[in-house]
Amino acid sequence: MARIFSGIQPTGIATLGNYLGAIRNWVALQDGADECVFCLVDMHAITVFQEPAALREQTRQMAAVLLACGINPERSILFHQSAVSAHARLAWIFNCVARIGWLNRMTQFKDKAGKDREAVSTGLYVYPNLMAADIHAYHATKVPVGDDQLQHLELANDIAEKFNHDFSSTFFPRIEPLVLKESARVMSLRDGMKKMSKSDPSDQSRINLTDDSDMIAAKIRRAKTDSEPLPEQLDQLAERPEARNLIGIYAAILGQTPQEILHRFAGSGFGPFKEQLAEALIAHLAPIGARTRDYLTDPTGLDQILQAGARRAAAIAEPIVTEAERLVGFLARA
Ligand code: AQP
Repeated sequence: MARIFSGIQPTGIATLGNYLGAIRNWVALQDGADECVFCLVDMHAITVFQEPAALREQTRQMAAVLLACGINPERSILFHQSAVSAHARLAWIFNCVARIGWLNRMTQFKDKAGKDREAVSTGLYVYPNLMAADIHAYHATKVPVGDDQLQHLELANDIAEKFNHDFSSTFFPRIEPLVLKESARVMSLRDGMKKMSKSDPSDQSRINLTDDSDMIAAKIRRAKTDSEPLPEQLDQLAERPEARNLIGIYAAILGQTPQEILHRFAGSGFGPFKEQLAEALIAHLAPIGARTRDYLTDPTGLDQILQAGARRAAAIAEPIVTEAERLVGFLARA
């Protein structure tokens, strides 16, 4: 049995992008032979300022969404990162193992920091070291990620290799990325070149998993498209990112290929296509939204689920990180 680790930031309400790109795969993975550890990475979330009351609310909301999507807290370990101190302790060791040159090459930092590099938090800069600690604290060897995260996983392997070398050990295993299918990447409804994001300032850019049927229908109706009819072949959408995105979403929801969807709608305008897309999304997402709202009526119950998950997580991570601390030369903890 291997151990799978994955995380999601409680930086807003989970989107259709998070669902198709991550959460849906997590639910499928928990039915396999491997042990699954799913983490609400609130420590990653605060690398960009979060209003404290909102962070608490968003963490519960994310837990509710994951449960509503089918994460089973008996089968998988579901918890919030800050509740298990092993993450922070190992991240500090990794801050001292990773080289500045390695972090300088991280393209996600460059994208997120933009032109204002000097003004972002140091947490955002060392974010990949914390991510490496999240995974290695569990000796997890399989990590489901989007292709935008591959560079961070390579860094996590580099860190483990240097740690093992510096401390003459074979303590940290190699991580193998479980890369998600290309079709799972969902783009903004307003700009087909930008990924759908829960923290995008425009709510119209995304479908939130808690949107009701009317909101989903309205967002799809208003989604940016163009005036051309839908073509016969997928490669004819290469220069039409918004249309390509909507076709991809419909395909992912129905479990078909984008080409199969195009065969059905070739020659038609976006009106009838959008209507059917909205219908399929509502049928798929409305039950998730309803279950999420149900879980949210009991915040204490949600906290208890996360705390029970944190105890199980700590039981795995504590001895691993204690051994890493011993290898580094720290005296035993009291
Ligand atoms: N648009 C997307 N399409 C496919 N997969 C996506 N993921 C995120 N957006 C899309 C996947 O969701 C998982 C959790 O992501 P995260 O919360 O850790 O951070 P993120 O990738 O930065 O997601 P967001 O929604 O864009 O968050 P914010 O707005 O806070 O930055 C990951 O597996 C990710 O690949």
